[in-house]
Amino acid sequence: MTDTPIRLLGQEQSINTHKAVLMLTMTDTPFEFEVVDLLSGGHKTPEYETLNPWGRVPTMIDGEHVLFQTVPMLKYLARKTGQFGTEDEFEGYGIGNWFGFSTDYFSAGLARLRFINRFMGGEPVAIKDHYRPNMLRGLDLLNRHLESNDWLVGGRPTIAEFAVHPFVYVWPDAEVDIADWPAIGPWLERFQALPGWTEPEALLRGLTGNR
Ligand SMILES: N[C@@H](CCC(=O)N[C@@H](CS)C(=O)NCC(=O)O)C(=O)O
Repeated sequence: MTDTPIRLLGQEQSINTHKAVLMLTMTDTPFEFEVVDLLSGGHKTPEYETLNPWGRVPTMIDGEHVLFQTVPMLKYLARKTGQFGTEDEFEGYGIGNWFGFSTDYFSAGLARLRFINRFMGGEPVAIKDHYRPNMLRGLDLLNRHLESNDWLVGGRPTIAEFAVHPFVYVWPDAEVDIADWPAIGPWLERFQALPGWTEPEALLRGLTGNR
C-alpha cells in the first residue's frame, strides 16, 4: 500500500476513461488525472507504452501496480475500496457476463456510431450501418434484462454498471432515442442518482482545466 494518490491516465472523451474515473469518484478514492492526447498519438509514444504496452487509454497506476484494461481496474478498485464488488463467486461470473456484453454489443456497436458521428463528421456511413444492428441488439437485450431487474447483477449497483452505463449514457451521439427502450432510461437515472455520479466528460475537463 502507498499514500501516493492513484494516477489515472486517459482522455476526456474516452468512454473507457469514463468507466475508471466514475469508479474512482463514486468510491471517493483520491486520484490524479493526466491527459493522454489521442489525437496527437500520445498513447503510442515509447514513454506511454512502457506503462501501457497495448497503447490504449486509460492506464491506472497505484504504487507499483500498473493496470491497462478497464475490467481489472474496476475489479481492483472494488477490492481496494470494498465497494461495488462481490464476494460471491457466481455473482462475480454474472458481472463477468456484463463485461463481455459491453464489449460485444457496445464497444463493437454503439461506441462506433458515436465515434463516427462525434469525431468524423458522421462518415463513413457504411461503417455505421455495419455496427448498427449489433448496437440495437445490445439495447434490446439490456432492456429485456432491465424490465425485471433494477440493476444488472445482484439487485444492487456493481462494477457491471460501471462497464455498461458509460456506453449507453452517450446514446444521443448514436442516432437512437433511448425512449424506444423504456426500461433503460430509468436505469440510467438510477445510476446517475448514486452519490458522487458526475457527468464524466465534464468531470475530466474539470480535473484538467481544459477548454
Ligand atoms: N478494452 C480496453 C479498451 C480501451 C480502448 O479501446 N480505449 C480507446 C479509447 S476509449 C483507445 O485507447 N483508443 C485508441 C487506440 O486504440 O488507438 C479497456 O477496457 O481498457
